[in-house]
Amino acid sequence: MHRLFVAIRPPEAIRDLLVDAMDDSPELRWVGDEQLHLTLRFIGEVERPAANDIAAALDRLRQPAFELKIAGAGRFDRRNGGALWAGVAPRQPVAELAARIERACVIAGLAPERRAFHPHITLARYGRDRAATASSLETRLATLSSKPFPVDHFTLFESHLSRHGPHYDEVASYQLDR
Ligand code: 3AM
Repeated sequence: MHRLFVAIRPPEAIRDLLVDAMDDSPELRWVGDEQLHLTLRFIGEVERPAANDIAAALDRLRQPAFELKIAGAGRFDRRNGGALWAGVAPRQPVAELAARIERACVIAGLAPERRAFHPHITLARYGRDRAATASSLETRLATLSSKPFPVDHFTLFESHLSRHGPHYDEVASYQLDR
């Protein structure tokens, strides 16, 4: 089985900006530079033939390249922990790309994604009682912003989970139209 997801990998200058925004709050588990990504579609565990069908459907997808910038931060709360994330703007082109990827995944045989798409780049994960820390950080990160960066491709990743956290391998990369 292969645990897959589709994401935008921000360029190095943007990853540097995000890493620089991370502080030494010990309660938060910051993600490493190599893990920074904007998830477009979580696919989950699939067998090799299904993975090949998904890859082929993604290859047929057409969308013009676009620009994004980092814009602020926020957090997801979950009962057993949450995530602190950087936001992006504008949302429309990235939502269009996610919708096309969703259609490609359904054509390839996956069940439709029922959850709404909230484009974000996870910066850290926190545990159940970390709301206070996360909220002071959020105040600081509210002004996080970058220059626009080009999004001219997206990537299919395989996620390998381990005790030391996830490790992501690039399976395939797909160019957007220029
Ligand atoms: O991009 P982020 O960090 O928000 O949390 C996982 C990560 O999201 C998410 O997929 C991204 C790459 O692993 N993820 C993991 N398991 C998931 C699941 N069962 C999931 N998203 C939805 N459902």
